[in-house]
Amino acid sequence: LVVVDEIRREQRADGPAAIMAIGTANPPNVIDQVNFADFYFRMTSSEDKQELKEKFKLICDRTTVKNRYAHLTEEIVEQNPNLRNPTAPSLETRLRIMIEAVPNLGKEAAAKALKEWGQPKSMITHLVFCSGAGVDMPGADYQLVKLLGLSPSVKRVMLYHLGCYGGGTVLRVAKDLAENNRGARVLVVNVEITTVSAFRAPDEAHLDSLVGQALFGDGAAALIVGADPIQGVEKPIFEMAIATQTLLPESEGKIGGQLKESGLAIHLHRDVPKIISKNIEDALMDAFKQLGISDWNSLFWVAHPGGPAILNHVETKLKLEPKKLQVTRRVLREFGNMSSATVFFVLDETRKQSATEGWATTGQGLEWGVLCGLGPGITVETVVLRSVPL
Ligand code: WCA
Repeated sequence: LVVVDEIRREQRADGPAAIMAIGTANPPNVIDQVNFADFYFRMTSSEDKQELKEKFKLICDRTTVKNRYAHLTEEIVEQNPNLRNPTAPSLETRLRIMIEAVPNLGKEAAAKALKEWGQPKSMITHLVFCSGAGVDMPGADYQLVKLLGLSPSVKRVMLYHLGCYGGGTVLRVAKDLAENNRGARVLVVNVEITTVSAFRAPDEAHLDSLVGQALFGDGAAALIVGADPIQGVEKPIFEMAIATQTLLPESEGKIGGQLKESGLAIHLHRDVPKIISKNIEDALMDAFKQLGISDWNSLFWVAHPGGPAILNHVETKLKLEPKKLQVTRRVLREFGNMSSATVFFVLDETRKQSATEGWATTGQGLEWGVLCGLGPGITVETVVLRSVPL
């Protein structure tokens, strides 16, 4: 038994898991939100639905999004007209496009993270890959190992179809891997190409689908996570102290997605902002109780944007100062809702802004912060972050 205890001690890291590098990537095609309604109704041959188009223009405007990036182009839709016909099977077409695009966009983000980390890729021991786009065996994780030339003995975890809370999930998994395997270096990759999976013609009977068409954009993010950084060589950006997941009460069926022959049908109930704001404090209390923190303005905030109504409701409920969600709102404006990858764009912006504005830490001068993922379930992932001195 003594020997087993010793082995277990040896296997574990001494310190907490830390994020050591962040890379992001987007497809080159930019969606300009101002002209998107014209483009979308023209591309789906729906110009006769003028009333619906006016409503869609209003929704586009209310999203506060200015730019988004999309793998889907007019050319792809022209070549695959079944994508805009809601009664035509199109799943195979969508899968074909995404199975190729997902690992490639992931590679772009991962290459940036590896470059910032600066260590040989042979040091990567684990890969955690998360995507709501495409399903394949072996999956996008396997493709990425080949594309990056990672070791065949990299230990992979593939998380398909989590939706927007997945940014928190991958951190929770990476934290456990890094802290329970001494010397582990985990490459985390989130790739979301919702423009291909969920693109469909407008329909009066599914207004929530229109909300999705107006909000979602494509993007990828990659992180390197590890514990016990090599002194003077590896530079932690944020440490992870605690990671929790919770299902919100009375939220069943309020956010979801069904993969159908006509593509991914995303459901967003109108009550989502209300349900989240009603319950967010309990999720935060649960995550921060060991630290004795209950002043939410004492934290730096890395929230999944979801949509502006969610941010407004949460801000009011928690009495957050407007600056707390400023970076989150900026990412929503410049990139749209990139599902699970979005929180890492917010995280990247937070540390960059902290450096350019001369703050003392990577978390806007504060020590503790919260990363909040939310999505289907309704599931909330909460990760307690600790900044490092700049
Ligand atoms: C609506 C709705 C609605 C407003 N339905 N009509 C899931 C599965 C996956 O596979 C992958 C990902 C996911 C999910 C990922 C997530 O990020 S979850 C969170 C997603 N975001 C939301 O749930 C959106 C939250 N809503 C908002 O941010 C705003 O409500 C919105 C930008 C959509 C509109 O802004 P607003 O509330 O300030 O403006 P209005 O004037 O109240 O709404 C404009 C119109 O849109 C209204 O129409 P009407 O006829 O009543 O004047 C609203 O009713 C309508 N609308 N939300 C159907 N969910």
